[in-house]
Amino acid sequence: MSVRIASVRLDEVELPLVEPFETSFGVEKNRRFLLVRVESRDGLEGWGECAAAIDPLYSSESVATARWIITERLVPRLLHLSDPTPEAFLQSCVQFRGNRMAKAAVELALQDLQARSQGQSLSRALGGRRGRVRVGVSVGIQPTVSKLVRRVGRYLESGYGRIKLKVAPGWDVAPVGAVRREYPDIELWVDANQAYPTRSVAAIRAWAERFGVAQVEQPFAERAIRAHAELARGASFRVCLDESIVDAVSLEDALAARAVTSLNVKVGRVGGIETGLALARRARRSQVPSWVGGMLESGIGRSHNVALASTPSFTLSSDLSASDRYYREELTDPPFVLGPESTLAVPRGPGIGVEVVESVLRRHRRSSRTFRP
Ligand code: OSB
Ligand code: MG
Repeated sequence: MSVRIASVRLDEVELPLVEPFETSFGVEKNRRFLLVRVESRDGLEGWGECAAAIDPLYSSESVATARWIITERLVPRLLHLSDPTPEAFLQSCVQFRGNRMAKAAVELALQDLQARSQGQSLSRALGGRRGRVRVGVSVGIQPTVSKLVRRVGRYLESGYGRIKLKVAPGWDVAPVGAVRREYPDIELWVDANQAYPTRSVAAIRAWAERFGVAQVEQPFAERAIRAHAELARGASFRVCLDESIVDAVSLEDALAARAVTSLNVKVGRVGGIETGLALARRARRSQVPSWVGGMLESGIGRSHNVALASTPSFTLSSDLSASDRYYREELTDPPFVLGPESTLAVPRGPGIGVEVVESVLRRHRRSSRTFRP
């Protein structure tokens, strides 16, 4: 028997971050994002979080573009489906190009709803096998090198086993070198979010090898596949692609060019969990390991990410940290806490396995709209 949708709610939320998060493309102090809540006629709910930020800096989508297409195009399509599975929904919207974060937000809600209607956890529904997933922490650009070293020290003390530093031209040799000198043995990754010109291949290779960086993520522009391949050739570190990989075709091209030796899978960037799983499986067939990336999600988006990371195709540590690393007040209960050996527990309850705390949500909600068939 198929699920019947009784309503779809689109909330816009603003949640203050514990501390500002700075990348090569900008600083975020409060995260503003959309939440999709679908409710079935038998009273089950499903939640999805949209990865789009207030400004189109990480990708071309923003809260405003996602709100528009969800409201004006995606929800009407969804409300017309007789059997609203995640696949049927995505199929009904294929003619709309791009807008992957918006589509993913709806797909995530349908994945949650579908798993709940089957009485199983999302992890289980996706074929997850792990009870805990290995995680690391992504550390934003700091005002000074010494502040960065202290910040990293605090994360290590709280138990994170892998550190990813945000880098950019002018914030690389000094900060990465200082962290490496202070902590000679830690697993160190860097992520530039496309900030380097393609002529920097040799320079990046030099400092990454000198400081024992295990992985360099997206140093060049989204389309700069050749430059990433050049950097990967003979490198002692993995070259990870994030922004460059948005679908099966872009992954196929990057694999053929040998431009990717680690894959960051973000469900928003690739348009949903189904595609994310398929990309990780495809990468694995070419011996390219995958891991789940993060977009500073609240507990809602993070629980989908944790479920995805629990599946066998994900083998590297994911950018999924405990709730208190992002937000003072979490939208979901129970909060995510860091467990032994730098892991998060995979929730076992139905669907995403955490409850949305409506009182917290209402306090941080900026707008809300409900749609019915
Ligand atoms: O490139 O991985 C990225 C956050 C916002 C935008 C882009 C990125 C990130 C992160 C955060 O690195 C990782 C996390 O959510 O813990
Ligand atoms: Mg990245």
